[in-house]
Amino acid sequence: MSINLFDLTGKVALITGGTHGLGQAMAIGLGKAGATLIINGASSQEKLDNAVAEYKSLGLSAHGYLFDVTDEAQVIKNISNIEKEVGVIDILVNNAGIIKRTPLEEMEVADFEQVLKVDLVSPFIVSKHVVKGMITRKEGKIINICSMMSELGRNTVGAYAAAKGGLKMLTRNMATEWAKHNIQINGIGPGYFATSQTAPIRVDGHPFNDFIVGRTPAGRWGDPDDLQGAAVFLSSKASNFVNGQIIYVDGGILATIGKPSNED
Ligand code: GCO
Repeated sequence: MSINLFDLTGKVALITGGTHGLGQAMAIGLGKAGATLIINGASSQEKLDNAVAEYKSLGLSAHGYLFDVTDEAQVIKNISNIEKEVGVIDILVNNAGIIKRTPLEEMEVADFEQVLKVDLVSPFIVSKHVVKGMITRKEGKIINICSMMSELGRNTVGAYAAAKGGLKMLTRNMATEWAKHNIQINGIGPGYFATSQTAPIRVDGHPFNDFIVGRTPAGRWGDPDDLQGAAVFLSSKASNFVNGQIIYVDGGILATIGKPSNED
């Protein structure tokens, strides 16, 4: 009799910012492992409905909830509706995020604050309200989507780096406070992935594009599906004693100082 440590059958997973990109790829992975998907979007009902239809076309069980993850009242109302209408939330993936690429000395305070609000404060707000049920049930999984910028700086993305660096430490402190309730809180740190968010810097001939391909030992941009394994692992029994860790899925970027262009 084989036990599948990665089976998510019967589990309900909430993915914030799950209508596209990395959020969508990770959600598909969780859905294929058996989870019922709660897809959060914030931009439009139409975009959310189209995304949910796409999940269903893949044979996955998916429900869409349109709410702003930075608005605590909306978060409280929607979590209560989700748990009444679909079921208790067993897995939370805090994926919703924005980036603004502006040199720090030129960045407006409002823009800096907006990046922190979405990328750092919203994972706190959503987790604070989802974890209450997990504490009562004495089980749960929370995954915070970090970044290379949780470890490294880069020109023009200072606010994003501050938020993602903070999210790494928020992940560790959530583990410190909630692991005793048999809740596992970990992070995934994507490297450079082919998404709409990186499209402006991933143009053929764009110096950053060549730089990243050379800087990444795997020699390529990540494919969003490359995140599915880590997402399923951190959502499943297989990670029941893994806590406060950040799994960097980056093709080796953080493992190396890089190499000059004349070296293979
Ligand atoms: C950038 C990129 C990064 C990546 C990712 C790297 O401008 O440097 O958009 O932020 O998206 O976060 O881990």
